[in-house]
Amino acid sequence: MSDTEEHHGSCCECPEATFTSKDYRSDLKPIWCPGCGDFGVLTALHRALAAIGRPPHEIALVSGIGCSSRIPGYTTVYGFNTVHGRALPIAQGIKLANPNLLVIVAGGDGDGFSIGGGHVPHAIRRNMDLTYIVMDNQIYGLTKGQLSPTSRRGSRTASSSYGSLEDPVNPLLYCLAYGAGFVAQGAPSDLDGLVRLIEEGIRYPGFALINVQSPCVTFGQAETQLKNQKGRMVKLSDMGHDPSDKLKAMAIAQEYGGEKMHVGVFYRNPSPSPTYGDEVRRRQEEQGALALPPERILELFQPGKARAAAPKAVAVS
Ligand SMILES: Cc1ncc(C[n+]2csc(CCOP(=O)(O)OP(=O)(O)O)c2C)c(N)n1
Ligand code: SF4
Ligand SMILES: [Mg+2]
Repeated sequence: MSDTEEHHGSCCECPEATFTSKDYRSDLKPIWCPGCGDFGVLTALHRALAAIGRPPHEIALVSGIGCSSRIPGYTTVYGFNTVHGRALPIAQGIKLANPNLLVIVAGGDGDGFSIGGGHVPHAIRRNMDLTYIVMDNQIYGLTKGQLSPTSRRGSRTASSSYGSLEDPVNPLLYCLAYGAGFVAQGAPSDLDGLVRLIEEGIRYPGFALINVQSPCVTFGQAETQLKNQKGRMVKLSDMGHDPSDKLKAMAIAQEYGGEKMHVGVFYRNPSPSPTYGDEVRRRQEEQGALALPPERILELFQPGKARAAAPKAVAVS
């Protein structure tokens, strides 16, 4: 894939159609603070979508609530700015209802790992075919700078003038431990790298996490800001990291929140499990012939008729 703005992706259904970043950019002007890291994530997403080359109407971008969750409005794809912490369940429903859609989920660290944290393991263990982009600024940006689940111990914020008393959630280790098949971390200060990670995540057949160190310039801590990112950045590719080595990925992920900021693919499962959607469709095909016709469905709820009406399930391997 080219890293330039001019790169043209092509659509699989109409191979002659090509797309550039501009095709995914809406006319709405982002209202993020000047310098917010989310601008870089948006640019990277536009470029990654151009590289993938699916037309905007074949893509859905689902977010929760937060500054970062405004992102669907700044694209031309189908967008759903949902409820705080509920982007993943809604995205799972969309993907199951319309498997042909490319479904991307995006939001903040608070949205994903505080209020929405309980949904992450379940999307992962189903291997839902979703790409989850978390804009991890270690703060609640939209609500003006409270501690988030990824804030460092000791961080002082508007709501914690004595500093955080808690250790942060480690999004990389958390998703690896739950069995995510693709786990990566990027940063707007390595824009070309971030474009590649988002593209790779989309191409992965299953749940893919891309945790982005996306600074909040207004409420974020000094060490998270773009000018400090480059000095802390260590590229996994430069370390010779083998992304199929999960134990090594977990060992490096332990350093999340420390002095070094690792970017790249931590883990890519070389033999992914089937996605939940594929399993559901396989079962539907295998057992469809046994299903009651729609006009007899009510018999399932009628005493006396229920046993006779119930389909004889076929064991599925
Ligand atoms: C159910 C519910 N609880 C709380 C809120 C208030 N709220 C809105 S956004 C947010 C946190 C935003 O932080 P994050 O998800 O990290 O996104 P950011 O703004 O940093 O991008 C909170 C607590 C809400 N909108 N809905
Ligand atoms: S408050 Fe922070 S996260 Fe929100 S737009 Fe401003 S810089 Fe970005
Ligand atoms: Mg945040």
